[in-house]
Amino acid sequence: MSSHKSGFVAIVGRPNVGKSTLINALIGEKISIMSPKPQTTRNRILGVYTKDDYQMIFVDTPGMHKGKDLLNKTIDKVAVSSINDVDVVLFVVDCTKGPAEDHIIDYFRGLKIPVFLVINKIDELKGKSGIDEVILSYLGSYEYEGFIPISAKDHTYLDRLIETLVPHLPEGPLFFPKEMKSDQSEQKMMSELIREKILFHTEQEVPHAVAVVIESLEENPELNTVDVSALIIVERSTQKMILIGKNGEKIKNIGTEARKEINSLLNTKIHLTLWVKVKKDWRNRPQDLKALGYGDE
Ligand SMILES: Nc1nc2c(ncn2[C@@H]2O[C@H](COP(=O)(O)OP(=O)(O)OP(=O)(O)O)[C@@H](O)[C@H]2O)c(=O)[nH]1
Ligand SMILES: [Mg+2]
Repeated sequence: MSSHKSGFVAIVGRPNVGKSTLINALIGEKISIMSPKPQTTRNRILGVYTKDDYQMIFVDTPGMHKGKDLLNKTIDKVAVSSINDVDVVLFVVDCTKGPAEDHIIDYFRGLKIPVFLVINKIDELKGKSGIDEVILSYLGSYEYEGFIPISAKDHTYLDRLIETLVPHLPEGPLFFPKEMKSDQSEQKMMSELIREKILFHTEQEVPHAVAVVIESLEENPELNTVDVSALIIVERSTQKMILIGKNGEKIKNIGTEARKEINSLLNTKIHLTLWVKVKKDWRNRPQDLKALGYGDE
């Protein structure tokens, strides 16, 4: 009888290359928010993939980049430290962009674990020759264990990705219950879904200046709903005005979209109330960052 295997697989790369889209596609459920804006993910998020004879725990991480404020420095640390406690690294790149990741590759040097180059967004390439060119452009940068082209969006070659990873898992027990898919609490997922809708509805500095916390959750047995009150924190009153929008239209749309997705994703019928509050310079204040759940977990 073959023994059971289990291990951790970090998903790292620049912002916006499709790391969260990949973890969601692998797990088959939305556990990590996604958006066309860079710096969407701010925490380490586990996705648990369990089969009869192995358990693979994927670790979604914030995009690695050299941010100026303390929030970005803090979340970059989360990403960088994630490669130290895993069995395999998936280094995800966007094949429509040229290589510009020397600062990330430097972190791989000295690692004793395999690093695979995952070439994402191949649906955007015209033919196979395009993939060869991308591989060539990364070939000399590091001794990768292998090159895996995929489309996270279209779920292309994800089976092959899993098959490639299994031999690299060490022998080990189940780390999480079989039916568990993620370490995200429902409450955290709610605040993240609200933030995701904000990312879609705002531009420039606003999406990055926003944090969301759930203030209260109260069951309403009469209506069989949960009353959720969430606080959206911004840095300036101008950002508050932008978020609220003309006649409160924008915040209303954000709330409606978030509520609908929370209802269907978490299977909880909620009644959502959103509040916007200005907290000056929260992104540079260690205490605020900690209170908002950013940093060491
Ligand atoms: N065409 C195409 N687009 C993709 C693919 N995977 C992801 N995207 C898009 O790329 C954008 C970024 O996706 P995310 O999954 O949020 O990227 P990320 O790497 O997690 O970004 P950060 O959290 O900011 O580091 C979104 O608009 C996705 O729809 C893919 O395979 N093909
Ligand atoms: Mg992400």
